[in-house]
Amino acid sequence: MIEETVISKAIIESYIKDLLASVESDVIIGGAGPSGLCAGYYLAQKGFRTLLFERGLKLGGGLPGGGIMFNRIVVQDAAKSMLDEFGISYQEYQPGYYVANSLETTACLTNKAIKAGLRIYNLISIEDVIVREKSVNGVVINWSSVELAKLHIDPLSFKSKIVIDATGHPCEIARIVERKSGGKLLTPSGKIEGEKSMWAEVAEQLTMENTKEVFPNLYVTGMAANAVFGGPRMGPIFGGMLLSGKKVAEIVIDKL
Ligand code: 48H
Repeated sequence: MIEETVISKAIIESYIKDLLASVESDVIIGGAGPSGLCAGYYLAQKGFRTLLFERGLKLGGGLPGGGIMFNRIVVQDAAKSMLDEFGISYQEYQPGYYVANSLETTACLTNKAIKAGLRIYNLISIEDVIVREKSVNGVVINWSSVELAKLHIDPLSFKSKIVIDATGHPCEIARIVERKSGGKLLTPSGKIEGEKSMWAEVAEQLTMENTKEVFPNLYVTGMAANAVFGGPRMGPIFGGMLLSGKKVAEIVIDKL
């Protein structure tokens, strides 16, 4: 016999127990694209209480779409070892260019991150941050459906020692801080510099350099790092995203 109410109770109890344990944590990541998933994997693997809020239903951000919906991505030599580490299969297309299935890549990153202990909450949007003593102390969240329906419903707050903006091109968390904090971002102009046009080689290099703290206790990774610090875009080469996620985790681990 299968009792429907038992199914309901199992789901509600399991989710609420997990959510309650997440109200205070070490690190909160915004965005489950490749950089956010990688950051979450390395942080959780080292035992830091890490959670990730993702606006969408599915994970991976811009990764599963590959290049114009051809579900393949390219990864360069510098990040080849990460493909191996995550168990992602690939083929060498030309020396130094590896091509991988973007769906497999998304699945492998997600699987490894969750198994390492990263708590992922999908369908939730970060709509604000908590700022105390001029440093970021956590995030303010709401259901993405509330946001989409433009309903006036108050949010909930989750505290953490560090917040990582992995929201991709729109760099939403840094943008909220820029708009609301009254303080300056740690960029040359004190504001968001804005993403520049396509230049894959420079972009991949700058993604790494731009992966850093942008406001006390707020770090940027992936495409958000380039958008905040004024780096160019790079199209469907994803090594920089993977490496940036790893780098931000290493910086944060050092700080914690
Ligand atoms: C919760 C949010 C919020 C919010 C957004 O865009 P992403 O895949 O981000 P990255 O930086 O890991 O990867 C970038 C890559 O996919 C890409 O776009 C590349 C390489 N482009 C090159 C080019 O030339 O165009 O993922 C960001 C995720 C998405 O899933 C969003 O839904 C999510 O963040 N998100 N989640 N609260 N406020 N804002």
